[in-house]
Amino acid sequence: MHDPEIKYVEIAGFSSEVRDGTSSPGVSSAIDLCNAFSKATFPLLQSTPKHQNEWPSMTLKLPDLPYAYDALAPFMSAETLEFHHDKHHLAYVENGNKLLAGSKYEGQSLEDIVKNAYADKVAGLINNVGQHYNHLHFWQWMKKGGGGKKLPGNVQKLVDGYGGFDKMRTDFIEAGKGQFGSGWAWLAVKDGKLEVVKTPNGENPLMYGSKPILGVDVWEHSYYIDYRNARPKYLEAWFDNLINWEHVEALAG
Ligand code: MN3
Repeated sequence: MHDPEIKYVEIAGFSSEVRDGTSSPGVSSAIDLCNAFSKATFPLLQSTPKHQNEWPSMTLKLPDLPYAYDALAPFMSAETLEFHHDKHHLAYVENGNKLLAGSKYEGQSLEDIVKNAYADKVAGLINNVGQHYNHLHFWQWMKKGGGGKKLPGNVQKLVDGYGGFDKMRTDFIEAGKGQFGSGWAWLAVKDGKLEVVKTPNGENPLMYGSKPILGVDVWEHSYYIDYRNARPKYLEAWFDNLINWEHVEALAG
């Protein structure tokens, strides 16, 4: 049975029974159900009360950051995170919700909306819902004390198959440097193999039939406060000091 209160909350890994609202009979409301989703997806989050009341029903939802605003300094400042999360990501959420309301995409999972909007060439949805998906993961792809060469098992296997850590790191950073204008650099998996790709604006590898497992935001809003125009320095610092490989593993596994 269609329940308009629980749409658009799926990201990678959610089961169809959760998406369909046919499970969790003890959950008392759609908001509780969505908070349960949020906790399952973002285990470090306790709740999202300050954002929860900004939408009349559960559609796209801005998650809280899974760490304090100053947790990633000096590699990414509190000021950058405040602007990036509180203003940029929020704008994607609000614009995406306006575009989704009453559209044929209602009731689809977030991943399906991303893929279908791209197939249908709906630019507003591609960029706003794409960016919502990208940022949901971006916050989780970083952590205090991240980076390093010690990779979890599934990621290590993929990297070995790609040609090793150093080649992967070089190619990923080069992809970020080489993305002309705004966009993202990615590690993605296609047919069981790791690939390094770059995408413009709000696009991501889901739209091209690959599974994204790591992405870095190379829009200027992600680095200009901290690095000015030095995108290469941002990419190196981000890769070596912030990557949360456990989230990469969760997507790769
Ligand atoms: Mn961004």
